[in-house]
Amino acid sequence: MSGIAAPPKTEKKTRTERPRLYKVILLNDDFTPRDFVVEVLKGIFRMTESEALGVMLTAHRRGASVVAVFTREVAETKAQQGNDAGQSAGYPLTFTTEREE
Ligand code: TYC
Repeated sequence: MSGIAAPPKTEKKTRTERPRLYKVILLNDDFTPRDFVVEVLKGIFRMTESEALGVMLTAHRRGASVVAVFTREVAETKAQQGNDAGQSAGYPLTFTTEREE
C-alpha cells in the first residue's frame, strides 16, 4: 500500500437511449377506392395483401388504423409518400404520424 489515494474515476458511462417511435396512422375518407388503399399499403409499407386488407378495413370501419411504427424520419417519409400517392391519383388519402408514449 503506497498510502496515496487513487484519483477519482472520470469515465463517463455511455448510455444509448432508444429512439422515440412514431405511429403511421391511416385515416378513412369517402372517396379513395379500397383497392387503391390496399395497393398503397403494399407498396409503401411492404405489407402482404391480407395485411393491407386488414388495415384498410379497420380504417374504413373505425375511421383510422395504425399502419406501423417507425423512427420519426421513416414514419414521416412513409406518411408523406402515402399522401403523395393519393394526391397524384386525385384522392384525398391521408396518413398522419403520432408519437408513441
Ligand atoms: N372508405 C373508402 C371507400 O369506401 C375506402 C377507404 C378505406 C378509404 C380506408 C381510405 O383509409 C381508408 N371507398
